[in-house]
Formats: sequence, structure tokens, C-alpha cells
Amino acid sequence: MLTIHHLRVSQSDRIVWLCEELELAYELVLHQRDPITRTAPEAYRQLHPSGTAPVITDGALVLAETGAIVEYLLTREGLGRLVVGPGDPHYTDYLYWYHMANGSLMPAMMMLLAEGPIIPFMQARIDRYLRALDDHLAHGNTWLAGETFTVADIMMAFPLTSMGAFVKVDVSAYPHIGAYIKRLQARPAYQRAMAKAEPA
Ligand SMILES: N[C@@H](CCC(=O)N[C@@H](CS)C(=O)NCC(=O)O)C(=O)O
Repeated sequence: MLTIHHLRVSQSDRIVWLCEELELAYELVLHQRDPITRTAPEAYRQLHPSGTAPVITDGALVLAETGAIVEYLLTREGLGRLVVGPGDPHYTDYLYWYHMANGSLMPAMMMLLAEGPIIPFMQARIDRYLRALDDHLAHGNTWLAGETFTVADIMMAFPLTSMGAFVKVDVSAYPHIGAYIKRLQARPAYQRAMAKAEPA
């Protein structure tokens, strides 16, 4: 049985959403953040050497790291859903946005939690990423890979939405991103996932 260990308001909400999109059976275990430090509790740290969310278990397997979990579930259970292949004209868009979300946008946003001269540099980088994303969405892309909703959209949603609980993510200057967020949040699988992952 697949178990998702969801740390409240964290990237593990993507795994819940992915399972809802794929209509997979899973058990959900909710873990609360430390109310002062907002870090993962000790019980979460014990799940996997990384100590970070998300973590899944599947039989004897214990797996962390968002991209690894996403690939594991898509390969085993995806049946070709939520991806586009090399023959699709949007394939490289799919690859770019999928990896850019956690490879570049998330780390830059995390740096805003630090202090010092790095902040304006990182803010400028985030602005460039968001401008490019807005432009991409403005040019006939309902989703990041054209008309096909893919896991790239699930990856991108977190920095644009839940990350706002930690850093100020102001997308008001980007109307296409604003409309995109509304489309993401209107998906029935997203709403089912959030009702389970973030009750109240
Ligand atoms: N690259 C990792 C990042 C994991 C990560 O930093 N997770 C955060 C939640 S969004 C976390 O566990 N924070 C709590 C803590 O570090 O105590 C992944 O995508 O899984």
C-alpha cells in the first residue's frame, strides 16, 4: 500500500495531488510542523535520512525527494498520463518547466528567507522566471505543455501558491500567471487533494 507522509503546507501536497490525478489508492499520514520553527517534527526526520518532505512508503520502499517520487509513481502507475513524449511539439517545454520549478524557482524563493545582499539578486532572478512564465502562458499555452495538463503543472503550482505561506510571492504584475493559478485550483483532483492534505 502506498503511504504519503504529508508535512502540512509543504511540497508533499504535490504528491497527494498527483495521486488524485492518477486516481491511485493511497494512505495519507498528516504531520504538523513545529509551531515555532515551522520545521518538520522529529518523527518526520526519522522517516528518511533527508528528513524533508515529501516522503512516501510503498511496501519496503521509503523514498524522499519530490522529483524521485513523481518519477517513481509516473513510471509505475502513470500509464502515459500527465506526461508528453519526445514526439510532442511541447516536449521540451514540458521538460524545462518540470525541472525549472524545483531546480531554479524554488531555490531562489528559499533564498528570500535569508538576509543580506543576496536578496535583491534573488528577487531579480525570481522576477525573470515569473516574466518568462507569464510570457509562456500568454502564447497559447493553457498548461505548461500546451493543451495537455502534465506533471510540470503540478510541479509549478507549489511555488506559485503554497510557497506564499513562507515568502511573499506577488504575481499581481503577471495576469497570465494569475489566470493559470485559477485554472490549476479549479481542477477537481487539486481540490480533492487540498481538502485531504490541508483540511481547514
Ligand atoms: N528538493 C527537496 C526539498 C525538500 C524540502 O525542503 N522540503 C521542505 C518542505 S517544502 C521541508 O521538509 N521542510 C521542513 C524541514 O526542513 O524541516 C524535495 O523536493 O523533496
